[in-house]
Amino acid sequence: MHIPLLLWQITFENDNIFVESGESPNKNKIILEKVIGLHKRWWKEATVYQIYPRSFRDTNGDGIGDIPGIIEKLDYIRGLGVDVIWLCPVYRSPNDDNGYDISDYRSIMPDFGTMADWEKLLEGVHQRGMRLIMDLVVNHTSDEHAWFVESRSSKDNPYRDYYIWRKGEGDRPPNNWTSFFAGSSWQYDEVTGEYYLHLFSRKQPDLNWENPAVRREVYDMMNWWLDKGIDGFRMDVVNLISKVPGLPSVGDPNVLNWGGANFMNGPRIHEFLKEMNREALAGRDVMTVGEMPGVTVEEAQRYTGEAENELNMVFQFELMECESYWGGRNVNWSLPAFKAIVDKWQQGLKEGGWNSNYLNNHDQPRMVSRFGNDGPYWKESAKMLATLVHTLPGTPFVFQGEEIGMTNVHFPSIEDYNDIDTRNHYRELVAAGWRPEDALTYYHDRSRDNARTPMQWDASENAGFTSGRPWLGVNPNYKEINVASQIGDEDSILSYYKRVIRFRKEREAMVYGDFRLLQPEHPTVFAYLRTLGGERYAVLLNFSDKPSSFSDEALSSFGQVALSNVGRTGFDPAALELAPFEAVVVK
Ligand code: TEU
Ligand code: CA
Repeated sequence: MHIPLLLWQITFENDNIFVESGESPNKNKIILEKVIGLHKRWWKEATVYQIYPRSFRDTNGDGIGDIPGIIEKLDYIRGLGVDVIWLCPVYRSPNDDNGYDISDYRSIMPDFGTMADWEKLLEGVHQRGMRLIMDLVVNHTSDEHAWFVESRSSKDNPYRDYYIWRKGEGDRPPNNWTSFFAGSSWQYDEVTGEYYLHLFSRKQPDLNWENPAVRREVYDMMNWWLDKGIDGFRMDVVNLISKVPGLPSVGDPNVLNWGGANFMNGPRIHEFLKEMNREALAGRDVMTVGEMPGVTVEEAQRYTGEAENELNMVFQFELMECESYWGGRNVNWSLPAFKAIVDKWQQGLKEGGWNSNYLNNHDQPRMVSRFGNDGPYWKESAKMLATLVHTLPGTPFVFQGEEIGMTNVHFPSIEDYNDIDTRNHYRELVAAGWRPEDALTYYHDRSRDNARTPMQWDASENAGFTSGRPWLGVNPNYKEINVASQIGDEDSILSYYKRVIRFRKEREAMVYGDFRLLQPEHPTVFAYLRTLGGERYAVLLNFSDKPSSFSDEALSSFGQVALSNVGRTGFDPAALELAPFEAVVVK
């Protein structure tokens, strides 16, 4: 490597390096950091805990989780060993999509509490040495946001251009895009006789990012929250903000959302994110993660490349789509395909980019039900999956309840479901001829409400979530699966989470080490090496409910168990058989 050091002006300050000149100062900075081994960032080392406030803990008996409830549980969260809390939206909202439809970006949803409560939360998080990142939802607002109320009132209103209005094609919508929540992406509005675009519900009109005034509003709002002392943002569907000019129809509207649509990673996306970075993030020590349906590794290199000044990391969806999306539980799911996706992302982002790792969140089924086994191997498989998330390069995300192995719920009737996505698509499936019971079975596996049932704190009525009537049913298994029963038990999933989080924190190789996949084609074992200098680990994960044998030359020098989910003590690489859903990390 040739490094023209003499051309540079280099300053060191608090672990940071500032490089003044050179053709590409930022790229040079990264190369230099690599050479002298200073490429560390707190958000790479952090573990993030995601809170869905509505379902976390209710303190006033109205059946809805609230901010005082989160404050009450801060010591619990800290006790897990996590560093960052990501709070799903707590802004004022009519709750068509549970807070992802925001009617006022600068106030707190009364169901959740007050701004004073929120400030107390931030203080409590910081006092415990943790950080708080907020959800930033700026692809769309609520139709009850003041901007939209103005916008829809007349064609010459100054806010008209804050949203995307078009005339119809005769009596049809302006194009054939379909909404993520079923039906057309366009809603006709009688007041002015035009349609507005909504990629999600019709109560979530898309903002017009082509309008510089909209971008200014967003950056001002971001600065307002950052000035309050928050530590970053998780950015909702942020790769959808730039639409292809002219908003052309697509070939097959049914594959639209998941296959190269005309609004994913659009033509001005990198320009917008760079501008956002300059206007709101630059110079602040914050963390950003962009949620990005349809993002590719190539795009993610640009979004997360340190020299690009856009975002720190993205949530990609490939692992979430590697079962057949419309096919029900784990249809066509194969471990080699799953491994290939992980490997592709690890190789793709290892130079200057960064990965995020998650297997579930508030939009996805519970990971133990989906990728593990929520029957006889519930405990082993929950721990095995946790081992994967916390031993891959990248920042791990834990979704509330995952740490106690919460499972999918199987509500008996569609009426028990609250999620707009579930309800709309269920109706669509039935209208298309599905038998209602099949559509219901399908949503037993797929519904976003699997993630949203109340947190299971103890075995008392309503799982200790509320003294009132919960807004969404509690999973009937709360008497067996809850925090209280696991907290003192060394063998519990909860105790294992604490262990695996600490394990990663105490080993630089787990954060900064190289990743090498072993035997990509092995049908049941996911195995890889993590190496940093002389520090070497092998991770072996059995994804099967049967024992699996595994042998590989690369394991010959390993012999000492560093972490095990089944109490393994000895490790003989020559005669290795892994128990069902066993996970072991060896040195
Ligand atoms: O999710 C966007 C997203 O692409 C999906 O996970 C989506 O929820 C699913 O595909 C529905 O079919 C984000 C939020 O995480 C989600 O909760 C919001 O509903 C959505 O954006 C709109 O803000
Ligand atoms: Ca409440």
